[in-house]
Amino acid sequence: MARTLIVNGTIISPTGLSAGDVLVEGETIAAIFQPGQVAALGVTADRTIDAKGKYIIPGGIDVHTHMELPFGGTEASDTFETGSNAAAWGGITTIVDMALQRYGENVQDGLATWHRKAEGNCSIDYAFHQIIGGIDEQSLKDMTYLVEHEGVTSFKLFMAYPGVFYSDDGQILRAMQTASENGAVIMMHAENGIAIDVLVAQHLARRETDPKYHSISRPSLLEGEATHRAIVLSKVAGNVPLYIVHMSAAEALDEVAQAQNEGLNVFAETCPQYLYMTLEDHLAQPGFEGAKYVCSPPIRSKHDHRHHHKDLWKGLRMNELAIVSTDHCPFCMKDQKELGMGDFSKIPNGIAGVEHRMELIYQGVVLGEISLERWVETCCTTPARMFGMYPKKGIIAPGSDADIVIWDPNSKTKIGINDKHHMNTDHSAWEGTVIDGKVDTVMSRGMIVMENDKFTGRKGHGKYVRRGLSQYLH
Ligand code: DUC
Ligand code: ZN
Ligand code: ZN
Repeated sequence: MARTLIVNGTIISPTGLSAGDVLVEGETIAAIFQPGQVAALGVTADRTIDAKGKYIIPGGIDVHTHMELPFGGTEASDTFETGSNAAAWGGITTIVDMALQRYGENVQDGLATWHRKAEGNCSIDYAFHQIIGGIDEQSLKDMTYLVEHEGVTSFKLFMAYPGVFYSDDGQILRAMQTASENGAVIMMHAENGIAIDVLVAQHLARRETDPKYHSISRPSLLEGEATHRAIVLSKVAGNVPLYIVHMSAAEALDEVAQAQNEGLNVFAETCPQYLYMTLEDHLAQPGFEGAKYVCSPPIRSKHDHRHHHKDLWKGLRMNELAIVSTDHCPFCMKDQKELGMGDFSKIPNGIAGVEHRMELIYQGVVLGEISLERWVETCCTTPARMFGMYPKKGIIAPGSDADIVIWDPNSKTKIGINDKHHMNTDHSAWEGTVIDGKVDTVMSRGMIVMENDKFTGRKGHGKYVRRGLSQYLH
């Protein structure tokens, strides 16, 4: 079995920083040695990597991606191959992608389709949540089947997108009741889609068709309202674990914080775009440029009555937001975003980001918003615990998978289509952003998949991860 030693680095865990040398044997972390022990014990390896001056962190886990998702009249432009490779470039060693079931479709068929798309194509490990877009007797039964037999223990429902993925309150309640029996987590896209559709139609009737109206027609109050409603429904269903996805609004954060104060099992994630981008600087760019930043929930205004960025960073510090994911949902401008020229409601919703999550949230450390420990906790460890993959994933510890990132805090990363960009899109939503740090080396189950600015991974190395129930509460 190949042995690799990573020496002289600083290991970061959610509870602190420590000097230590990491021994990898095959696909697993075999041991962690105190400084000096490797020499004293005569430990040898086939390869030794010097991580002096660098951080050793668990591989990142992005629990919200959409590879090859059919959506908005087109399909997300990253395949599992291109998307997993880009993830590896960004220090991500596990993705949890959203398998799809739509109204009238069979849940198990939807999951099988996702396995077919991913199997043999990924360079890093992958797992699935299941989108339930059509809640009926059969899909409720299938939810329990997936939990018990398929390693899929979380389900995404939508309060937005009427006629596409939308579930009404009664359907949501029934899915939550089912989850309270089988132990699953309900993930919620919390925006009031019925009210949003009225506002969208009114803007279009006034010929307000530019990309910025995507945000104006989806006010943060309607994210707060839907979040509140989802929390009440989860309480009625017996305090079922509820995880609000891609939170963008201070009002929604208030609802989650209040629910947590009440002792409810309510959790939430945000995404980098909601921590950095604004309607004015991004969505309202001249011409059709703003289409690059159309995603839902939308990028918020910096002149809103609430300061969303500031509150979301606070939420990350306070653990009101447990995780940062990306909602990676890539579309090119050409032939894809362009579908919405002259009608913002037809712009495919989504931003490509899986490659840049570790970088963008590390910049939050540099800016003093969160600690190094919290960076690792929100991007690596809690994702594993929340979604039943711990301690196989999410921690540098003996016995865990050797998913390891060496991070160089003394280098910089320039993001951009001609700089660092490996996702399958013809533009970068993060063009020109400079990060004060850099992904140096990435190891996926013992295999180096990126080093010296070269991709060294292999298509098909990535394996399906069967997940258990959430370990966050138990
Ligand atoms: N939001 C997006 O922006 N894209 C994919 C689906 C979603 O909910
Ligand atoms: Zn969503
Ligand atoms: Zn999503």
